[in-house]
Amino acid sequence: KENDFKGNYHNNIGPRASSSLYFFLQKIPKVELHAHLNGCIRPGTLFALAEEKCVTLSSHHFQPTKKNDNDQTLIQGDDDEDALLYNVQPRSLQDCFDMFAEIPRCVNDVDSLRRITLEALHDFAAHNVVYLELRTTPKVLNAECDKRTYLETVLGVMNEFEQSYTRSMTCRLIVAIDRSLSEEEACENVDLAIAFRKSTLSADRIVGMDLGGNPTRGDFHCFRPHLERARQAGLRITLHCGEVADCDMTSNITHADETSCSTYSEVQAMLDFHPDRLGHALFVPNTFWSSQERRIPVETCPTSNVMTLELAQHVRGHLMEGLQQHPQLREWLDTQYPLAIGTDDPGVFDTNPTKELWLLCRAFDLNVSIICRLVEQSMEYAFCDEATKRRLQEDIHEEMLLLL
Ligand code: 6MZ
Repeated sequence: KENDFKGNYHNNIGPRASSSLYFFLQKIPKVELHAHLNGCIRPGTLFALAEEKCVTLSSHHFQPTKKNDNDQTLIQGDDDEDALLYNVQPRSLQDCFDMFAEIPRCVNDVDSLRRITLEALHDFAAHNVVYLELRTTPKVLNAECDKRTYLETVLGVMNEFEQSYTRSMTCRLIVAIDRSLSEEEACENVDLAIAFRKSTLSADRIVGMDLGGNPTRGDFHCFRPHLERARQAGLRITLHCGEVADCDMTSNITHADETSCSTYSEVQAMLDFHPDRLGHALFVPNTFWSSQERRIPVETCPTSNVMTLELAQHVRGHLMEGLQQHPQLREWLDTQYPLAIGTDDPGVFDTNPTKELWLLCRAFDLNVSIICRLVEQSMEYAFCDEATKRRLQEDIHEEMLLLL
């Protein structure tokens, strides 16, 4: 029974294709290192909140469909794995950021924040995620909820969840900086992360900082001193890096080099900063991948990349064929580059952790032992303390052995 948790929320476990690859992958223990809280919102919840709060959502971006609604009754009879190969709704980078701008109009108080956090945790646990690093940008939601309360709320839900849920999922939080916002905002977020880290109640829970947000806005150089301060305080750093290139991405995806990448100097500065992990890293100079001493682990998010790079646009929306056009994945897999597979924004991209692994297997013809090894190795790149990491690595290894 996959949804034996207490609580009123439905979870999203995807199709029930027994004895299928998908079904096997759903059962393996997983590690999720790249997921944005507000991007995890279930479409059904977004619509419910919009109705409750009388918010009119952009009809172009938010369309309830059978495939991306997480109500179990809609997916129970769905045995067709191959139907998953098509993205029901294309999401360009611009679409995503239009959606991110609308979500906070509905998630605008502590109750709705609690709800989306709890649902996100249930959804990851339903896919047998055993270690989750969720990230979020602290926000002022209303007069009662400042950035501190925002983080306290998310941390509070994590505590409750870990104590009450019957399956164990270790949850950690990464505090994000939105590069489209001011340096002052970034400074506040770093201050908060450091303060929470000093507090005995949340010291272990907040493990790092992320720089994300619309990659076409802002500049890493402004945020660098703030991230450096966070690092000095013991927080680990992950940077969204090289998510967009200068070339015409819709017509010709090529490896970035020094001439094709207008963000080259920013990417270079990010690499020189030597973060603990890189997010996406789609357009990074080729020389970086071949340099053996600088193998910074990459958080890669297959569906998100196919969507934002619009790789499936010319192949009838076929996700697998789109993924085969990914600028780096094949090389990363061939060279066994350190990778962690993430969902990025499961609510926005209509995905889940099982589907990401499944898509990778299908697109690159990987066998299950390779995917299991990939997942197991990705725990090495987690930001939690060493003792927790070792314990989870042992648990994951044992569970994998039982399944394989
Ligand atoms: C960069 C992204 C992102 O923080 O409000 N975010 N940043 N690239 C992406 N690729 C598609 N997906 C999500 O979660 C939503 C926020 O996460 C960042 C954006 O800043 C977005 O507004 P939180 O919980």
